[in-house]
Amino acid sequence: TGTTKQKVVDVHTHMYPPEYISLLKSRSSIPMVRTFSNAPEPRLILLNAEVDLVAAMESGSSSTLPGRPLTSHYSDLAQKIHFMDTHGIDISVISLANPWLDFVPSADAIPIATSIAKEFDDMCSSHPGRLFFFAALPLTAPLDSLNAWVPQLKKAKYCRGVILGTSGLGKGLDDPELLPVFEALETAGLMIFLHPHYGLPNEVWGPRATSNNEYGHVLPLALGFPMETTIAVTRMYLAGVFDRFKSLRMLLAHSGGTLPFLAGRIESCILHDGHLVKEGKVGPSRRTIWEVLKEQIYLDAVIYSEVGLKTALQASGADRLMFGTDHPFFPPLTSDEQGEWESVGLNAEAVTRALGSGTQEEAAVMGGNAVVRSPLGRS
Ligand code: 5CU
Repeated sequence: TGTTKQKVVDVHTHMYPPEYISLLKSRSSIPMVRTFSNAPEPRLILLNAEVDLVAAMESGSSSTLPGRPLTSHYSDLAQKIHFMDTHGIDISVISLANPWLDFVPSADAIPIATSIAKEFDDMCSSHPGRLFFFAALPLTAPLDSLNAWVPQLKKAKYCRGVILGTSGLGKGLDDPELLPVFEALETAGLMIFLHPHYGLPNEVWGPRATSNNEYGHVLPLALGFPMETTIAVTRMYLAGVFDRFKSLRMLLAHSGGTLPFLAGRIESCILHDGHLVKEGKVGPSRRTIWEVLKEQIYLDAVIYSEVGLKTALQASGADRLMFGTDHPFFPPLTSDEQGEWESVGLNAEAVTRALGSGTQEEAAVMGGNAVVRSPLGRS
């Protein structure tokens, strides 16, 4: 009676629109789409850790298919809406999936980024109120054109921010050359959704993982991705990017990687670093990583367990955590893909367990924070 149900918002949900899929089909190195005679569907091959398997397939030494099947979930809008309806998701903030436009030749970057942003805006406008998007930046474009491109995003009705990988212009996100980009994003009020792709070098995983494929994708996805995010944000923090752009807002994928768990150790390492102390970088005016987490950072709730989620909650607060699914990744392998996905259930269940069923905090994380408290909710 009179109470309106809080909307459920998915802030971490990807698509590769048809134009991008065509681009991947035209390529012969990662990221690419390849067909294999022993597979019914084309394969989407994205990660460096998958390259050895492609070579093994080509030489005939393995029959294990590399990558993942390119199903309609990756590029079909009707499928995205079906997925949302199946899981009770009212609104999705869709984003291009990794590796975005990182590999695009410089001369093509602006036209492709513009056309992909338009494709996303059009998709959103075909379902008004249900879809918004994070745009992908033309990072390989000449710097001047990139800086001039960012403010144009304000004209895209459904754009709420940008999705950004960790490589920046090739030197990471603490690169001084990126400062104008951060400035433009701050001025435009566009949130950055920081997402990993490159993981850690293959050598870290060892030959049993890379040559023998004994562990599938577990190591790069479960550990490489979160460490990559953690390292990227810590570098930005150490470089003073958050102090320079105090109105910049960042949403970190996978509950911040391991940042909430490691923030105390990062702080202690700073406090005990003779070099930083000598350089006067550890004075009383220094904003701690804890402060940045509570003031400028939002975390998604894509961590699949109450334990990780509680750490994220303690680090950033229940008002800065936002539900996500990572669709179309992690589909069910033994049940119908058109039905409910276990991966989504794990994340929703973690929110309920961490915050309590039917609580205001649960509703906030499931959608209220995105609609009301974060820059995503601007109309
Ligand atoms: O399964 C995967 O490889 C991925 C990926 O590439 N990107 C992502 O967001 N999640 C999972």
